[in-house]
Amino acid sequence: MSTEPLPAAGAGPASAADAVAEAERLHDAFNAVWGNPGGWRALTIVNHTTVGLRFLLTGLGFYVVGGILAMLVRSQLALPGHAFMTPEVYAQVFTMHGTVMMFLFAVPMMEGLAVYLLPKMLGARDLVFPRLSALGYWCYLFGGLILVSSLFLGLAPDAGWFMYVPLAGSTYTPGPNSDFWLLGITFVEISAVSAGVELAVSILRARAPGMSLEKMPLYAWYILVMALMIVVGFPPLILGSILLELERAAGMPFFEVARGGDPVLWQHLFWLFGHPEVYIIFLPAAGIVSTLLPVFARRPAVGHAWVVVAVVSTGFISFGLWVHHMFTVGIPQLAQAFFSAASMLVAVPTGVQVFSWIATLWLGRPVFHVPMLWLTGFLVIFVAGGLTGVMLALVPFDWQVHDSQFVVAHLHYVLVGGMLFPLVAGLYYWLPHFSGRLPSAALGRTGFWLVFIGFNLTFLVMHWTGLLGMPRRVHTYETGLGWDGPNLLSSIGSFVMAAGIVAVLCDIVLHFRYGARARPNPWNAGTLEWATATPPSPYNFVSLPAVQDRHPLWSNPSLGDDLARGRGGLALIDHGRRETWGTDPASGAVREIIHLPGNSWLPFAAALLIGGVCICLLLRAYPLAAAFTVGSLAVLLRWSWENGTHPLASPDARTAPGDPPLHSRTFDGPGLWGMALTLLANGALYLSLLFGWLYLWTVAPAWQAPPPDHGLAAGKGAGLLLAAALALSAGTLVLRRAVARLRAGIGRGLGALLALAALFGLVHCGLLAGVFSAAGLAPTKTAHDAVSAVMLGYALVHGALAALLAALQALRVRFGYVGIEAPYEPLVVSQWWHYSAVTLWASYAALVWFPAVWGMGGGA
Ligand code: HEM
Ligand SMILES: [Cu+2]
Repeated sequence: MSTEPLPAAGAGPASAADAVAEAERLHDAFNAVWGNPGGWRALTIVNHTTVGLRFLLTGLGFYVVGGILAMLVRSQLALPGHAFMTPEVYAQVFTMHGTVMMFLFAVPMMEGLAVYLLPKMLGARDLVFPRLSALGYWCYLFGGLILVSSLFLGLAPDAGWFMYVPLAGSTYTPGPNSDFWLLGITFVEISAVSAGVELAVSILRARAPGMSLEKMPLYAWYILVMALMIVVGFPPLILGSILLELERAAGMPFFEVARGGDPVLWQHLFWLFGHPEVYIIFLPAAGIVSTLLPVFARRPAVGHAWVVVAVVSTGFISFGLWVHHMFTVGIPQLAQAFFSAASMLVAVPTGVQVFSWIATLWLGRPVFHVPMLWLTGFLVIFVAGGLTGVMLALVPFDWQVHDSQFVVAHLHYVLVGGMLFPLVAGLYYWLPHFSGRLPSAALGRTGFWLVFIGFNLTFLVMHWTGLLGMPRRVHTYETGLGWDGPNLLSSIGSFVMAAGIVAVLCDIVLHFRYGARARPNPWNAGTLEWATATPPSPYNFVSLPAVQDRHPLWSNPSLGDDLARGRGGLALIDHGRRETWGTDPASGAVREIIHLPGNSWLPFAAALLIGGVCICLLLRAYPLAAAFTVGSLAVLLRWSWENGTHPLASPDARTAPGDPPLHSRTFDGPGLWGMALTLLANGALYLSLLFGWLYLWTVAPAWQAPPPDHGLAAGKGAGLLLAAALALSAGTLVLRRAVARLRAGIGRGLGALLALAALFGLVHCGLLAGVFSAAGLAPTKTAHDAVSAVMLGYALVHGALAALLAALQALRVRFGYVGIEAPYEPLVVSQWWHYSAVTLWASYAALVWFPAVWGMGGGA
């Protein structure tokens, strides 16, 4: 019924007063289900508007921290021979500046904005996994606080934001400094990956009816690509961090040459993440530009389809590029040529976008509001940064300026120009949405000009300082090298810029109280987020829109009013359930009703306990860390128990006549997609591990291949591993059978099959434990045994979880939460089993077959 276009005028209430009364009645009814509690219970809120705002505010807070650190750096460098900071403190300050800006500011800000905006732009009521967003937020906050606290303890990381080993290893950094980085950042990355999964699935599965891929707003395309890049790009760093932490805390050698490791492996793992990271930051910023420019140019974006192609191809190309950060570590010539050319190639899709922006402005009738100022600043600075980037992609030039201030200048042209400027433009643009009020134009313009002038003074001059030969990451320099003047200029510039940032922040804070009221849709935008109330209610829309074109608000300016009066889809709330449309990923046709979980303490509790794990690991209190791990696992399982058809998750299975079924009553729901993307991230982590194994085996200078009678290759260890893989595969087949029967409508024996699978999982765990004891690994002696132990541990964790999940499913069958009426969860669990079995076979091949083929004990 409700997927149809809105009913014709006349179907609604008779008079305007009646209409207002009706809208208020609906609001109250929806608020009863969706509303935000106050007081302590505000910690339980999960809706994306609040979580998104929390991300943004926290990100701004960390930006201030990073900014203060930048000011400290520039104060130290202002004068030659300045003794304001010791070299040790200086190393902590610049490392933390880079780390905070990249991990605690840039990515979370962009994710936070997307979390806030996307469902509104797509015409949905929330993201598909609201509790996951809440968990992500808390992990981000706690991880960030742990990391920043190291500054106050004087124990901050000091090996550069990329933590190169051996500098970051236990020999040169024996204290906990590096551990703060490794543990804190991994904690924050959990948040980034979970937001990535959630954003991608929501974009694919929860759009307004009629919003085919072709009609999807450009911003959603950018965020989709960013989210997928996060899902694939962050796991290599997570793996690297885990390995380095194992090396530091447990003495397992992965990066240490003497015992068969290789420090260059860290560089590969880091830049496998680090290069895409630059695009992960840049793409959402470009998405902001592509959203704002058409609005201010008052015409649709020129070359919409070309921009989409460009964005998607940027995502692909950027993964081939990490090696260009390593031209100076001694990479073979041909590889250098390849990566140098690929680095140039990425200029093509960027160029397409720049042309689209310029053409849109050219053909439109632009109006110059404050956000447009920031966009213009972005265009100027970013193009300049791109040009110096092309210079750096030339291998001989890179050798020349490597690790000089020139690189620092280039990096800030790209990062500040390419990320901060569009971000501020976006904040100014959406401020009326957050608050319903307008910022001050005078303060906004002052802020812009101070930042623009200050920025160029700081960093344009730094190119020059770099060409004069001043290296980066030196805490001071001697007078008489010609560096005094430019450094002083840079430092003055940075304080001008800081003053501008303060003006912008004041404007943002003050406007919440003193800003003039904004009318609805103040910029005459065409996208759906402006069809909500401003500030928005926790449910976004009383009734959900259907769309016919890319600019629903341009074709129907009164859409917002119509929706508020209940003339769209899913306007019933008497079942007490939070819900939104589940649509086909390509066509946008309605397929099911997604029901969403409500407020809960579980995400907060889980993040708190994981934070406990993190702190215990820092303190090297391992038994306590284990206790916290068990605690967080318990909370997470409790959380999963309340899902699906559990009465707390979907109080009432009825849907209105003509409406599609609830997702938990179908074979295809967002959880399936969420699990698939989680496994994609997990697979990226596993492949990085496999890559590390092959890399060390073939490249590490002092790799010690195991003797032919090594316990894993010969006899018992290998046999037990084979048996474990067979047991896990048998369990997977049992689950397949259970799913096939469900699909055929047979519910009988479901519980027994699930229990049988769990049993196989348990047997697998027992056999793997046997491998550990039979193989006699010495993980602290050789890199070979260290990597083997990690691979086996990986398999053990996955198999144990597989068994646990299957057992829980068997239990849920008995409770009636799973069955032919609700056949959905065993599918999700079966995905996990398939994944675990495939990776276990891959590990078997890597640990047992590969050495046999490559030659045991030979001089590899
Ligand atoms: C607010 C204005 C900023 C100023 C004045 C500033 C200043 C600096 C300076 C002087 C350095 C070099 C430190 C050294 O080599 O000793 C540096 C490094 C760095 N900055 Fe910034 N920065 C600013 C904003 C940002 C932003 C917004 C980002 C990222 C989004 C960023 C990311 C980095 C990174 C990654 C490094 C390298 C750190 C390292 O070598 O470990 N900066 N910054
Ligand atoms: Cu790069």
